[in-house]
Amino acid sequence: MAIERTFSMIKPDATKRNLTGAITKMLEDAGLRVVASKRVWMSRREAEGFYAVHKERPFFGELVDTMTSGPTVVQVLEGENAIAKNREIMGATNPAQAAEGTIRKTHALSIGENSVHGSDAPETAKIEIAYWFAETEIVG
Ligand code: YYY
Ligand code: MG
Repeated sequence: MAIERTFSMIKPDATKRNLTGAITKMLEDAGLRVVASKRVWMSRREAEGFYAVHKERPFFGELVDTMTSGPTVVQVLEGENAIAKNREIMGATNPAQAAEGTIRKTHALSIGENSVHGSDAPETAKIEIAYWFAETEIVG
């Protein structure tokens, strides 16, 4: 498996509880490298664009409210099998179903306030990285 990049976001519920370092450490301990990182308080327009794939879902309004309720930390992670590895460390979308030791099991509050986002496939990783970062901001 080649080295790949994925997009990760530490969501407002986590930044508000000062968990940026704790969550980043879990990613680093799993062998992922942070090759880009910045703190962003996204606008509604940015949140709607980022989550456009979910715009017909019943939870969309609440999702945009949650994502704009405080700062996020957007990151690019690099490593062996980074996309799948990050999804594994994150845990299931609903923290009640997340495995022991995952970020969501350890830190998430609910399905809506589930502390982290991570790309789910190579195509989405590419799109999501480009949504938040210029190529010059990524330093491998
Ligand atoms: O990729 P992941 O974040 O694990 O889940 P998605 O199915 O892509 O949903 C994105 C986001 O939407 C989820 O992290 C929380 C929110 N959400 C929700 O509030 N209620 C649901 N029933 C499903 C998802
Ligand atoms: Mg998703």
